[in-house]
Amino acid sequence: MRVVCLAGGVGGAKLADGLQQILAPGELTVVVNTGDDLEVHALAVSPDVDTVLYTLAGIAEPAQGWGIAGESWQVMGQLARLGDETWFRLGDRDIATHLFRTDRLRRGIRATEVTLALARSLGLESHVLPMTDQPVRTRVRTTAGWLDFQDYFVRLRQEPSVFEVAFEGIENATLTPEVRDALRAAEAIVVAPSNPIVSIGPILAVPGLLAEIIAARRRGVPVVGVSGIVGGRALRGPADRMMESLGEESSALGVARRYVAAGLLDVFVVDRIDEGLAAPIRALGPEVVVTDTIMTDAGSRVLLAREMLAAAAWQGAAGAEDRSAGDPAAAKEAGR
Ligand code: FO1
Repeated sequence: MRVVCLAGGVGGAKLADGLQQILAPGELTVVVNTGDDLEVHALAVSPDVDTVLYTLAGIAEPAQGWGIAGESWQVMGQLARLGDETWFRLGDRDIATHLFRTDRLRRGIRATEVTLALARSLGLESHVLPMTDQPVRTRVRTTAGWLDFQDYFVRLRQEPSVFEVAFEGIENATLTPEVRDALRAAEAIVVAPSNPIVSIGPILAVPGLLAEIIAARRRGVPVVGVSGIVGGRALRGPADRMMESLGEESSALGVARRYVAAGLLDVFVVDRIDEGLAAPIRALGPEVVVTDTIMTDAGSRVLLAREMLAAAAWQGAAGAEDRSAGDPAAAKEAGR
């Protein structure tokens, strides 16, 4: 089954890892948010892309979820000694990735090609694609004014409230042929439990990308999402507080509302804790699956991935039956 997964950083990477473990080699494409990207110490850093790459390659730092396991911090130590700012910490081996990326981007190589090259070098058979080749920068209007995303996320530890979100450069971003082709070939589209506003939001804002997903849904390709907000709290990061300060409900229902409004959702997966939200979410349109969604270890990543693909297969077949009603050729194709 060819699957496209839309993902941000740590949560998205974990689900992508679960999917990679159960799909045949090469069947998974992860389309990753690049709104968190930044230039630091003259290096082009793409945190969510690298988190997905390192996780799929099995070299991610297990406790924090980003960066490389067993890192050393010699460069940061020396930079601090020189009096440079070091609040955004780059490990020594991680810096190799940024040097590799920066060098190639400066030579005019597309971010997609650079990422595919990194993935190949790390031994991946899954395809990891930045959402676009053009620079897009997420900025947030907060109690501390307008901030670059990592300024808000890392330097200010997500403490200021967020009242507005902008994806700078999004109007010049274009859909890459690689993302377009992956969406056209997909048999299922999975939306990871990433922050719906600043991780999935920028991906859906790339001009033409959502239209491809909606066209895929019309062809009967199911879109299956999962809530990263469980019991009203974000599993990681500031999604719950952001939803509230932006006037939305901080719950799986709030996330579902966002995705349904975008025209995205066939099935929504919610945690057992949120079983009571299944009925109101179903009332919005999508089918709802209630299961364990918190990925604490390798096994739980696989279980959630399996649950989501089972829902996709079931929904895909149901969709094919609906579409074949009254059409004998289509009915035959749908196996009736
Ligand atoms: N997160 C932090 O909380 N502190 C850091 O110093 C930090 C450095 C960093 C370097 C490379 C990288 O790929 C990720 C890094 N992250 C760091 C994580 C990153 O800020 C977030 O995970 C994402 O941008 C949110 O998805």
